Amino acid sequence: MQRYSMAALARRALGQHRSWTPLWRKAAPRPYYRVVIIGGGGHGLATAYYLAKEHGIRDVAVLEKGAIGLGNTGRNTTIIRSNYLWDESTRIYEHSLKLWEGLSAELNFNVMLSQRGVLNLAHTESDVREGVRRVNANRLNGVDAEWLDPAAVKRFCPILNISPDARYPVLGATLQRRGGVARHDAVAWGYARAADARGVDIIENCEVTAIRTAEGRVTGVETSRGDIAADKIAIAAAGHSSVLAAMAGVRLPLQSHPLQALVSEPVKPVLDCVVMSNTVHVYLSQSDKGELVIGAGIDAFNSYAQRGSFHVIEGQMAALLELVPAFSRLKMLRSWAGIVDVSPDASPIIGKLPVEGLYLNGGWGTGGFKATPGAGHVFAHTVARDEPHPLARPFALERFASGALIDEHGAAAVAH
Ligand code: FAD
Ligand code: PYC
Repeated sequence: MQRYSMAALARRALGQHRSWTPLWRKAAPRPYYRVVIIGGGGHGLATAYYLAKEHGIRDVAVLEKGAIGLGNTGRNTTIIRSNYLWDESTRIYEHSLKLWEGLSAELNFNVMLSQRGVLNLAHTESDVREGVRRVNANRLNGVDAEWLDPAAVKRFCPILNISPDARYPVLGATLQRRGGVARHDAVAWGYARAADARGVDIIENCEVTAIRTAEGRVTGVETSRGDIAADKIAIAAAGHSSVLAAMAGVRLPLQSHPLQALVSEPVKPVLDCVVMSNTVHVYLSQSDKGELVIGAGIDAFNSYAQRGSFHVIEGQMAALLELVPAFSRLKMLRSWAGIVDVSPDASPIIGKLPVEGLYLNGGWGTGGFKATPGAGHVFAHTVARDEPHPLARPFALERFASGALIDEHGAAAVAH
């Protein structure tokens, strides 16, 4: 075995960075694009990729005000599942889960999908009724779902406390074995590389400050890097959907809230599945590094500051310790928040907005990471063909006028 001094090792490590090929070009904005996508998170990048790959539309720019993937894509707890209640939802989330299952091969980039199973715990009689109903609804839609009694929950996830003396005892759980987690930033990087390779311009540090319209249709955007003309503008700016839509005079039924998460110090493997509890507002998994990744409920107030309040973390920790008393001496390393756009029925808005050439993929609230491939896929179709993809049709903005709501408050799994 060859031996190196510390200095030689450091030189080699740093030196090798010099010859790394960047995953995407640092594109500068051009004066015109056929399609401008606002937002360089997973959804915007996936949309660009499928526009180029499936619809032959390569004259596309993704405009990102910061660096790609550092919005909610890089801030979420990476839980992936498709066990929603209503047919419309299971169809779109299951479409997404199937795309996840082939995504590393599709992008030739390891997104580290780990289908370790997702438990949604029930702590009350009404949780049990809701859970069993959802398992039945999922099965009718061909989605894998099981109901576990407390003893089966314990067998599947031994670290959980199922004592009947707990304040919120575990009365059972739904299990989706195909659910799990993926590496969040790898998804953004993988789509960015693949979109760039097909000619898409990914333009970072480029904030959209205005959307230009004339005679009822979009003509382009004003940005911190100059004006750009475009035939079509697609908004994929989670946390700021209503800010962007308002630039074109469209008012959206969305509320923006902080959503927090935190990670612990790394520990040896203790948890090999995902555990979620809507009732006590906590959900957790263990990362490959050994950190416990732990999420909370939303902060009740509206805000665009990417931080939340301490009392939410306090409640989250109390809930965690009741579920897993063994974590009582675990140290927490860091916490953060993202901004989530929540719609009145806890379902997304995908489709055309009432300005010609303007499209929205937003309102995914606390649950859009799992939707990244599916949302990008159906949104690209909607933008390219100027008509909703069949899976996106039920999620049009018009449902808030027609009343055809898709109420997923129960399955959203994080209280809204
Ligand atoms: P983002 O990644 O936020 O991308 C939008 C981009 O738009 C941002 O990068 C932003 O900088 C950019 N942008 C905004 N305004 C402008 C502008 N004016 N000009 C240019 N660019 C702009 N979902 C799950 O499915 N599972 C989970 O476990 C989960 N956990 C979560 C935990 C937390 C703490 C949070 C905050 C969210 C969680 N979510 C989860 C939700 C999920 O993260 C989001 O729904 C999803 O990542 C949204 O993806 P996106 O690409 O639309 O958004
Ligand atoms: O939608 O599964 C989800 C989720 C988990 C944590 C936040 N959202």
